[in-house]
Amino acid sequence: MAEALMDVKKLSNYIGGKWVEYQGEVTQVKNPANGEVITEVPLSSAETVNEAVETAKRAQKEWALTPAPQRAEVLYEVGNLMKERKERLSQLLTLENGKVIEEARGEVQEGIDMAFYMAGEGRRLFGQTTPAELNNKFAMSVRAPIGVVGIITPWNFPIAIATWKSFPAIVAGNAVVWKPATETPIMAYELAKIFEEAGLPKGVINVVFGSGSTVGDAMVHHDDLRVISFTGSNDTGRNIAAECGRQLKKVSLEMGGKNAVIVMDDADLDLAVEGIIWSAFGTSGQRCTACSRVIVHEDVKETLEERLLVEMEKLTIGDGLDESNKVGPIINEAGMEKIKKYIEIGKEEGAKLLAGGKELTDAGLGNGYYFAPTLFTDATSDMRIAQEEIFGPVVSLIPVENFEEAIEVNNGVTYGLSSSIFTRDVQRVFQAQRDLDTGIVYVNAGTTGAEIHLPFGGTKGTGNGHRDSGVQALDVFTEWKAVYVDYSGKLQRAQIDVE
Ligand code: UN1
Repeated sequence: MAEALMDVKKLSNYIGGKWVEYQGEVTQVKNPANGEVITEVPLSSAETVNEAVETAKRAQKEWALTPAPQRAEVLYEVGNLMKERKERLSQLLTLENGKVIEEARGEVQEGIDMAFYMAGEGRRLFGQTTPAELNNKFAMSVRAPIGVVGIITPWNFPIAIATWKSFPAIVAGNAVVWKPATETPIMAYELAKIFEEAGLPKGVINVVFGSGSTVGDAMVHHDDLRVISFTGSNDTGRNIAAECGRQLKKVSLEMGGKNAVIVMDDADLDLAVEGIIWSAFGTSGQRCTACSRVIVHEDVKETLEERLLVEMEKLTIGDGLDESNKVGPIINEAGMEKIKKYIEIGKEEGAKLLAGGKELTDAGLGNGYYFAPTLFTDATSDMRIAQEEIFGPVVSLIPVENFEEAIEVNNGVTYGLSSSIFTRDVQRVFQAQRDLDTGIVYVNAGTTGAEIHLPFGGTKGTGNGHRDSGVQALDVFTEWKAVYVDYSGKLQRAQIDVE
């Protein structure tokens, strides 16, 4: 299967419109479902980053002068090619990331949606015209490209997140240097081929494969990369922000969540169970938006537990390419070790383990990394399992007495990405959407499922105030420029020559 889908034994960097073979160190890309080697990926040097930035700088000058509607034509073509190749891309995505094929198709669709949405921006990129305070003077604000921008993307949504960042950057007239995660380089390889075929001028996008410590670090330190857009771990994000702060470099961060579903006493419990199962165990919990806490009203706690256990039993776990599986593998050994560590922490802290809590090593799953969907109950908000991001199929129930306490518990974490409430009470719905301190709020749905034309990101430790996707992503990749045209033929002094 792996060979049929993946035709290249070793990936090359894509720099200046050329596939440049890397002569140095490589690492293996493994299928998380069975441990088989799919291909190899370069661990490029800092020098490779310098080459990519140089070529991007040259390409960007011309790209910035190409009218935005023409830039957008390339994105329409990118969208068309992605659409044509949707099934192949989805299978490759499952192969390298492990997520089940239905979810892979959803992720590729997210990228397609982003292509057409951002292509539409080629005919908008709206600024504002506004009256000037003096006669015979015209005032407007326009979006200007920033230059060469760096994007660093994670393995859990290797194509969708790349499109959230690269498409707005490109339509706005920037050139891009992109470091994809080494676990999932195939989506980057496929997307670069698509850009090439769609006619994106050489050098406007450049892919440099490699580690965060070398390639990522070189990007963050490069004077000519004026933006870093990063999705990944909290520690890395904070280091990037600190370094970019010193350089006055714009930085956009998305660094995870500790997302909760609140289940009130008047909730439709069947619906709540479905929402929890999907958002906690889909993608094996490896989403920034995954539900990892359930804040439940004490009156419905027992019923909810029982129903969750029934539905968890039904989850079929295995290779994501098998359509019958609902939960795929964990990305790699490090991911697995982290999850196991948190199971021990949860037990020590005194949470009650109701289901799962162990690695699945049953025959038939090969050398993949599988973890049983896990439910803790009687957790308290101060426990580490209720505070720290686990990034696995582990959810902790926290009982509360009332709505106010539910909101307090939801907000009592350092993260602020996504939250959800199940209730039939319209007053609580509106109070909740006002008071939940997260960048994304769902009512009567789980914590996942963001759509690309809305801003994606979060409050507090999740980020630094910027957003991916949506029209808001353009703010990351453009400078606002205020333009005044005085056609009075004389010197008119603002704030002074005003009658
Ligand atoms: C992520 O978890 O990193 O809302 C991205 C969602 C998806 C994107 C998730 N549309 O769950």
